Amino acid sequence: MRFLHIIYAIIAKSEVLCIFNYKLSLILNLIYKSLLTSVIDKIMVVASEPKVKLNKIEKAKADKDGLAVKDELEYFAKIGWEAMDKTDLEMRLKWLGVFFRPVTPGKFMLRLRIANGTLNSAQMRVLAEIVQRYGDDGSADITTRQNIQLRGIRLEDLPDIFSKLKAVGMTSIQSGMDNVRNLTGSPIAGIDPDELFDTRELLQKLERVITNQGEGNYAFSNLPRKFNIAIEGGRDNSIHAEINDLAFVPAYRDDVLGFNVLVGGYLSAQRQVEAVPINVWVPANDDVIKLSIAILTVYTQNGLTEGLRENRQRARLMWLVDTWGVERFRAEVQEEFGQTLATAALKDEITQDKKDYLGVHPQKQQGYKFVGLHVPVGRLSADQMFEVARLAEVYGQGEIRLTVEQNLIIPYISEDKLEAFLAEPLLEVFSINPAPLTRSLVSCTGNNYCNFALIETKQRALKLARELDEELEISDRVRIHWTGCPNSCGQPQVADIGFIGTKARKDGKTVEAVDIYTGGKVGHEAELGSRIEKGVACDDLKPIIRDLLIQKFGARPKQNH
Ligand code: SRM
Ligand code: SF4
Repeated sequence: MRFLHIIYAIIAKSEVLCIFNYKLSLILNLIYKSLLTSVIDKIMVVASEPKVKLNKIEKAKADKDGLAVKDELEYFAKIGWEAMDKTDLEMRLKWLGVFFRPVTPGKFMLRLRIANGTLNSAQMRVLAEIVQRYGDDGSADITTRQNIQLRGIRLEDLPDIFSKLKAVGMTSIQSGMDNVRNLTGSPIAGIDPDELFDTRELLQKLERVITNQGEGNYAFSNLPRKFNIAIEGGRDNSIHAEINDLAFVPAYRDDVLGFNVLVGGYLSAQRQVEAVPINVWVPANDDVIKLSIAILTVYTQNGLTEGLRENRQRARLMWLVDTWGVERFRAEVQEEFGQTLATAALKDEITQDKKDYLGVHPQKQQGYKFVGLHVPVGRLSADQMFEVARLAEVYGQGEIRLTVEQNLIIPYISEDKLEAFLAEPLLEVFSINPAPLTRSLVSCTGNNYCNFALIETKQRALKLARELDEELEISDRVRIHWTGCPNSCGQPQVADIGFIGTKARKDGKTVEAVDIYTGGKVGHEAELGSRIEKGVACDDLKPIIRDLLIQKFGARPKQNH
């Protein structure tokens, strides 16, 4: 601009001095003005564009896509984690499912992807071998997304671990950060006698599309935030449709089975919100995949203009739905889908209370049972994993299922083998009929490994449940969920009683404490619970929960208690 002004000043002066004739000066004048106009236009355009202030993580992603570290893994393994770039180490590795744990530096967590929570004994055995070599550091957790995380992993072993996983058709790609997370589906898909739809094939297909056959997919590696997808195939809402960014729930339209579509459910420190219907029904076929891609595309492409990439606390899909309203969101998705979307079926088929699948159950297939084993707070040692693999092979058909309650199911146990199966020593630890409070216990990782955690969760959760199970007679299960911080990975808002870790002052000291939630409902009347108490010191919790169980959940003290 300054340059243009100088030129114009010279021309103007020259005009006065009559060095140039009038016409020339007029032409130059016009050129100047048009240049000036175009510059002003540009300034106006820039000014009218939303001013986007990318958050720190968005900036790091813009510098280098998270998935790019896939090609650098060998190099990282060679130089060691201490020499790695901090952003690659703490952030981008999560695109490979590799989580640096500041609590246990050098011992990484590896989060897999297990679509629909179904795996086979060969896969379980490989996972067991991976953690076995780390001795006491090595263990696995079944997660609240029907998935498995491995602990104790060393960076230098990762290239070899990834080859082993690939050899048995497993991957950990894009299982953390701003990616589509583990795809959840009915844990008894294909064996449920009441099943409406077997979710497995559709979820596997979706998994392959989203991850590019497990190799990583740049099309979905830079979402504004994490994205949770679930497909329900039964009647009991086994997948917590209400807390997924995108959920498909079975519904008939003109006697054709398909899914009503819900979007925007999520839990976080700032906001907990149930998914909302968008008045869309899709048949139970590849349209589910097409629609998922359309929604992911709309979410990703509008992330910048709609402010989702500015503030991480306002970046989940629901914020886009809030900004646009459901009608516009639906219209934009339809445009991307490229065909008129059918309106939602008048009712869905979620009609049952949520089951926990523990114990022995008849299968759809004559002569077979599936057996649900309770894995206390989802944690398994390498030996237990080998044993699970063996049991699945010897008594079943080598299949293993995981549940969002952090338990596992072994299907296809023929009736003639059932008795022997039930006598297996592992079932003394992984019981098929645990006491009512222990039975429905869910817990997030907590401060043993997670640096967000404000409290220890898993051990404390088990201790409290076991002690109260000893003291109280409770006729029905009571679902208790623990989570170590407000991020809510342990889904405390879906529980009958939920605990969120916090800190409180007691006797002049800062102590581990919890906020208490109640009223979460699951199944066909799913509803999020709400907070009833704040900052209760963990040491003071037992009598409070004992009273709550007696007053609100029909518990009665056992004799001598
Ligand atoms: Fe989670 C972050 C563990 C399910 C909401 N979650 C984390 C991190 C990765 C934080 C970190 O880097 O340390 C935790 C890793 C700890 C560790 O070492 O294990 C972590 N989340 C888990 C798991 C393992 C809990 C469990 O013990 O089962 C679950 C893994 C699921 C999986 O297999 O992919 C897990 N997290 C959830 C769920 C439940 C769900 O998906 O149904 C939620 C709430 C639902 C949701 O996302 O809407 C959840 N996790 C979060 C959040 C808050 C998200 C937000 O929008 O603010 C964070 C923090 C973040 O993303 O910034 C988080
Ligand atoms: Fe960690 Fe908090 Fe999630 Fe628990 S809820 S795993 S403490 S981030």
